[in-house]
Amino acid sequence: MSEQTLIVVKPDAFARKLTGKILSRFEEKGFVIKELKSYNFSKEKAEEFYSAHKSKPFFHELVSFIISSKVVACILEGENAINTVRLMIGSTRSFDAQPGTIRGDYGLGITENIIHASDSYESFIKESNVIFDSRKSK
Ligand code: 3AN
Repeated sequence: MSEQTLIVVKPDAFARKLTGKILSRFEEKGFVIKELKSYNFSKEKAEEFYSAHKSKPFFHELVSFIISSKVVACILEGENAINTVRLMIGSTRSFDAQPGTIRGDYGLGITENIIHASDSYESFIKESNVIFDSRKSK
């Protein structure tokens, strides 16, 4: 079933100029870029984006990191997008992520782990509304 998902190229990957390579991997796989924007999270938007992790000990670190610089956010569309994109990004702990995944190939960190991708349809709706809010009102 064709569906959409959201990815965010995080500040570490953006600073390392990996955005093009990362987006290419999704295009090469067959996904279509439906929306793309560079974006600066405010603290409020970052807290909303990561609200599922509010009670976690790393919440403050996570918010500080995602607001530390520009990110690139993208809505991808294609078959089974949510699960397939999650498979492509690899495990949260980049040093444990399988080679061949994006985190496995490009990173070693946990908070600084290259890329975010929605983990469910509900997360996709919520997260894409945080970043692409103007999309809904057009
Ligand atoms: P994923 O991004 O793989 O879905 P989640 O949803 O468990 O991982 O966590 C969201 C984000 O929180 C991760 N991308 C990572 O940046 C950060 N994070 C997760 N676990 C930890 C941890 N133990 N210590 C620091 N940061 C973490």
